Amino acid sequence: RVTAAPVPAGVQVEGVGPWATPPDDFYRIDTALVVPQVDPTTWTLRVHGLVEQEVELTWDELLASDLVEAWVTLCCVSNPVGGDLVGNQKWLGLPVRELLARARPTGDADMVLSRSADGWTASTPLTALTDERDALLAVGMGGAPLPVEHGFPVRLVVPGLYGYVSATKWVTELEVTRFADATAYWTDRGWSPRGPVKTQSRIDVPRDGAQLDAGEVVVAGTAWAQHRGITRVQVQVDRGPWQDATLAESGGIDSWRQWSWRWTVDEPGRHELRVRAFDPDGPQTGAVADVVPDGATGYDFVQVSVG
Ligand SMILES: Nc1nc2c(c(=O)[nH]1)N[C@H]1C(S)=C(S)[C@@H](COP(=O)(O)O)O[C@H]1N2
Ligand SMILES: [Mo]
Repeated sequence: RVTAAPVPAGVQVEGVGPWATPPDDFYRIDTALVVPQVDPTTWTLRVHGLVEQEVELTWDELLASDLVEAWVTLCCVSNPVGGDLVGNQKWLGLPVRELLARARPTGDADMVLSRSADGWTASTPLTALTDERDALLAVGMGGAPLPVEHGFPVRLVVPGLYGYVSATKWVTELEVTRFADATAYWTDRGWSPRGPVKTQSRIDVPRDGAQLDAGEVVVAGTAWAQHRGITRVQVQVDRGPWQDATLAESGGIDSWRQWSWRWTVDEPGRHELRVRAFDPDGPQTGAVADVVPDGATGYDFVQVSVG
């Protein structure tokens, strides 16, 4: 078993929600009216389609494999700017690339259509499942078996992709195929076939509408750019110059990163605070876009009154 490196002490900023989201508080998004009850003793995962060798994996074989731990922030494409459909946890699972290496996808394959016990599907770019990242066939979350609502017994977690194209819960099947030949549950309903996570940031304190005393105010929150990493966060007051926030310690490029900034405010009245994050490619876009078809963009902001 490959255990995750210890989380640095400084990942947490006081006043911001927990860097490690408790599984009980982890957002839940799925189409299941009733949570699927999957018996692990009869569970299997079938890898088939454009492969040289079909593979079938049982629960016992999965648990006997070399499992890997990884901290990954998962987020939903339908998360609005400033929203909370995002969480960070330590997952335990088998790297999907090891399974695919046994199945040997053929040269024309470029997608894996994963399917759940309740018939939901996701289309994941093959490269995201075969490159070096920790794309996991996960059995554990936060040091315990997956909660039923989060996919027990087995789900997928892929750093850098929105859940709707990657994070199949109650997974039972991986069909290796091509984007040209197959579509998935949400892509049939107008969402983009490929769903890379967009770099985002959020102000958690102060709250929108807060009444503040003049003086020193701590502005803080979180930012994410899974598998690229957050390199910088800036805050802007009343559309003035962007100012560098202090980044908390990094828990790895696949996890969100907390930040804080000290604001000295003496001018009474209403003020607006905005935030933007950078990844190695530059700043997140400030262009306002809705969640459909491939994720919201724009700056998160709060309005506060001072005095
Ligand atoms: N079987 C199944 N898996 C699913 C979904 C679903 O509807 N059914 N929703 C996906 C979406 S849209 C997201 S954002 C993530 C959310 O995972 P969570 O509920 O564990 O946070 O699960 C993904 N996996
Ligand atoms: Mo989602």
